[in-house]
Amino acid sequence: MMKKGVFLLALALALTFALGGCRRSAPPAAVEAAPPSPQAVAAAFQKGGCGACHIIPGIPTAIGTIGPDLSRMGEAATTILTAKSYTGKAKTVAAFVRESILEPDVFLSTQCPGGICPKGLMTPALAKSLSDQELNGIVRYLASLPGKSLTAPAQAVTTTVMTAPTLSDAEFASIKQIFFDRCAGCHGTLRKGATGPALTPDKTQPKGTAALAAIIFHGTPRGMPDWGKQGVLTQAQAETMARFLQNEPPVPPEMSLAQMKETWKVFAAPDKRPVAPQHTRDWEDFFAVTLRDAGQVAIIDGDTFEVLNKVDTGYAVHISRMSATGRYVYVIGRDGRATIIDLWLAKPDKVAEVKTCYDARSIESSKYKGPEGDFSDKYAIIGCYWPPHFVILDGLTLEPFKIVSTRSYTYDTEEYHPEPRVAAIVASHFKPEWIVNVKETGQVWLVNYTDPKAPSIKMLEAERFLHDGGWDATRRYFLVAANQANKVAVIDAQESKLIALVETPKTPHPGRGANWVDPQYGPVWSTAHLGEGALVAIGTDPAGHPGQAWKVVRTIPLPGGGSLFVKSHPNSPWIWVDHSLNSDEKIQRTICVVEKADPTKTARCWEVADYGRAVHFEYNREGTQVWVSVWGRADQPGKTGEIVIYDDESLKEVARVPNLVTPTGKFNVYNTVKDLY
Ligand code: DHE
Repeated sequence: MMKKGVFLLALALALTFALGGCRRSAPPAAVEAAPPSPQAVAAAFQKGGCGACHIIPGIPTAIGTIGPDLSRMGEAATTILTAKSYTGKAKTVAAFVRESILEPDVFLSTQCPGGICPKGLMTPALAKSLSDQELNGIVRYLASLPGKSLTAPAQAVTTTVMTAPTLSDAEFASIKQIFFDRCAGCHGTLRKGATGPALTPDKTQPKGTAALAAIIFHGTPRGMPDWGKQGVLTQAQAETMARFLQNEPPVPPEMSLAQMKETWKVFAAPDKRPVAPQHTRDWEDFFAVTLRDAGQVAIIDGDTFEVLNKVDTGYAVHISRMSATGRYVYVIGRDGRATIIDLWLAKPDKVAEVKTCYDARSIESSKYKGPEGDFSDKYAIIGCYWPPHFVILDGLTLEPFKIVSTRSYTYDTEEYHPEPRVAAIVASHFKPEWIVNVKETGQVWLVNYTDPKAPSIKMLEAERFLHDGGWDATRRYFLVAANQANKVAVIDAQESKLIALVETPKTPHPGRGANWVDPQYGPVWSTAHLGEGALVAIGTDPAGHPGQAWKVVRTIPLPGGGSLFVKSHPNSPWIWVDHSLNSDEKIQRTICVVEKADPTKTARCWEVADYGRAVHFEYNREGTQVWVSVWGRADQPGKTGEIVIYDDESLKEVARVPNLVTPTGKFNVYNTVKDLY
């Protein structure tokens, strides 16, 4: 049942406003007699931005879930007014609705997605745009629900405000960059939607500037970060972004091979590199650690925890992958700059770099060695978000030589998509093949690199919005999250076909997942989820456990959603899981372990630090220690971040690698070569 209060979050992100020095207070007069037209009411809702946070029947764009669903507001108000718990002053339903808009904190609704709506969730910003008449129209309509319906509201919405607000050239340039840095990953450069919803003008203009700014600033329970509350965007920047989003997205340029080659630099040619390691360290136990906001990768010795070098790389490095021998680390920046680091140098350092896209997330090496040839360290592949293509490069020098566009047709409706981005790429151990996941079209491409200038590609139909994934323990099956579809697609790399689509809880996000043997169900692969506090185990042994294969056989509850990564190791008794994107600050820095021997519950959960977010795990080569990143803020000295290292048997802290700038992903050489997770 709806209580009251923070009802019209977006609208009343509004109604405590100063007007000529006066504050409009509730309840003023009864609702005026002459009802405004349905079109005027629909336009008022739109103008107030109410739909960004609420579901309102009859308003097609009002599908927000930050605040309560208002579909039965009048009915709920009747009940609340007679309840002892009601703390407001209203005596009538209309006065109650008005009060909940103008003084939302007088009585807090219990109907926000997380339960009771927090105080201050509604702010006065939006109501400034509404006249008394518009407010009265809104009150009258909400008080009548359920029952009354607005007629032809869509026309009202579309005819009144479908014009894009303007931005100055300077505003446009700076907000375009912020969009690229913070938003394009989820919404797409052309804003056609993927992990986040589409943000094309037909979708954004009906919401309006105030409502969009509120979402950008406050986030949503469905995963949109609260950029304002995190201190990443100011209120003014959120408002500028809201205006930017109502304009057509600028189309970034393409990139030719000649342009890529202009950026290509070889710092040490292959014949000038050492023929044996120039140090006595166990380089197979080195870790490549992303220092996200520093634009660097730290090479850290897994035995001594010494930082051997901080190598300048592309901006906000996303992942590192190893060459088949493990000697080279391939690094990809969000800005599409790839770097190759030679671990045999006395001080590990970069030996080549190139930029093959403006926006990228994946890189991989050729790992096959067998009857069809030895491709160890021979080629690399980069998957780009923009331009939407992948590029094949020389594995020792990063010289790019083949570009393949991923622009094509969605797997299900066969509609052309201009921006199908390359998500995860993995290298098969048994075939000279890369498995390339094309996000927006939902296709998995099996790219054979025996003749990389003329690669053969088998296109499998899977599911839309493919994101990240990893191998099962045998490395025959590749499991990849189609995160917005709440599914995991399973590819049989030996038979080159899709064999299952497994239903999961909301928004699976495995990283590469975790392989372990369940005491009841045999070999399984695990993922956690962004949208739900749940760790699932999916059966991966069709020969030994056919009844469990490609089904969720176990769901283990976690303290909350927002999980990004899980990890395990064949020698470990645990599965580790983070909650980095949970909206609760304590849960953000809480990690949990589940015991393989008793996987019915989490065995232990604890906070890793008193600041930042705990994110991503990696084991040392032996599987005896686990590294966790504390992802701090680059602009907060002393709290920029660190790595915490735990003993995997006792779960006791072993060491900290302090003063790192925003460490995120960590990649152990041996485990990454062997795909151990
Ligand atoms: Fe990632 C993996 C995309 C946000 C850290 N991330 C991946 C992969 C993809 C991807 C496609 C798989 C690569 C592969 O295996 O080849 N990530 C995206 C996004 O599009 C998204 C949602 C938004 C964005 O704008 O980038 C996103 N990712 C993040 C983050 O915010 C993280 C935590 C920090 C950051 O870099 O900004 C982050 N992603 C990582 C890490 C991996 C990763 C550490 C590798 C996990 C592994 O163990 O292999």
